[in-house]
Amino acid sequence: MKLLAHLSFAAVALGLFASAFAANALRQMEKLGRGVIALKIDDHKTFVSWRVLGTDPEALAFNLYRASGSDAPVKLTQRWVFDSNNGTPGNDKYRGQGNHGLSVADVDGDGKDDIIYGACTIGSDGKGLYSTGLGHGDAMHVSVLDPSRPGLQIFDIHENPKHPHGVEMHDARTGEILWSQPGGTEPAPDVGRGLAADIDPRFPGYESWASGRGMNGYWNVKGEKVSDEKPRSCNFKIWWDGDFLCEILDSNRITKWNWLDGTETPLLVAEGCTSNNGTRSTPCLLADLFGDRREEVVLRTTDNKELRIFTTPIPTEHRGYTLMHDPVYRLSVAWQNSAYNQPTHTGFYLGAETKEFPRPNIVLVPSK
Ligand SMILES: [Ca+2]
Ligand SMILES: [Ca+2]
Ligand SMILES: [Ca+2]
Ligand SMILES: [Ca+2]
Repeated sequence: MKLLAHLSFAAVALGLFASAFAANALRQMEKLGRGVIALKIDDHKTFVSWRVLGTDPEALAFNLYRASGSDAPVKLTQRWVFDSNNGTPGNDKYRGQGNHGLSVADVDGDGKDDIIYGACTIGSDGKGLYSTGLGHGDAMHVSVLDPSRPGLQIFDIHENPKHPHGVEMHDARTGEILWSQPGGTEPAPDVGRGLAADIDPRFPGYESWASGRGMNGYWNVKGEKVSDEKPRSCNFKIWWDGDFLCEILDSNRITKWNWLDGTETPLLVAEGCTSNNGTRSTPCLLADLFGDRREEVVLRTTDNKELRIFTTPIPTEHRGYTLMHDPVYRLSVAWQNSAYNQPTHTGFYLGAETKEFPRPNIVLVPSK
């Protein structure tokens, strides 16, 4: 668990205590780093989840307490638990659909946040909104990927797909598949990584690409192959330079994609710093920490003695509200370090065609 996961717990002052249980027979094992844990969803509510581990007993339950100062912990009331395996009619469609990670956004426009958990989405009332049925994957990206469509879209990838949708984009509200492409070639059609970001201004909306055997190039937001080349990494994006396009962040390097000749120009190599999570090469944190609209990256030094924050030195002609004022972005900073780290996204379209940022719906507290 990384920095923000700790902050998330601290912000809501939750104590999490497992009920007493005895060791149980081994089931299918899962890594602790794949558990998705706690997210504040508005001023009064927190979404808390837990992934049962292979050595946990079948009847494991948790009690949640709020701890404040020296006061005795107060037991909290459970709001809802979504269980794909408890016999609730229709819930079986959600079995095996979750990712190693989640996103949070109001996908149906009712003013309440919903939980996007890979190929399925759970509504704010704890009931399933839809399942695409396309199964588990290791990465997804939720934002306004296609500004010509209403609402949010989801770019999702699928692990060892048994269907022709190795990568696909679907409507975040309904689950309707907007387009798809098959996975990598046999004998390993697995799609291990995927990224959606606006890197090419010749095509409206976000481009997307993925890693898998024989998967080259990238697609535009309508699913059309528009390049036979693609960035070397399929990891994080970052808003770093002056324009509204995304740059590419991988380990301690930031590069700019050159769409005309399919190459990358280094913008930053953070000497003495490195990334986390082995080959996943993820930063400690990607977030607009300092109040402009560009993102900072937090990296550890190779000797593990320092955390260093890198901010862009590149001027921009494009003003915008700080990204942390966008609730979808702010939540993406919170869930970024949950399970398989994924980069931040906004709840509005932020790409080459962006003319104006939406005004944040916030109230400034007058200074005293
Ligand atoms: Ca909603
Ligand atoms: Ca584009
Ligand atoms: Ca940029
Ligand atoms: Ca910034």
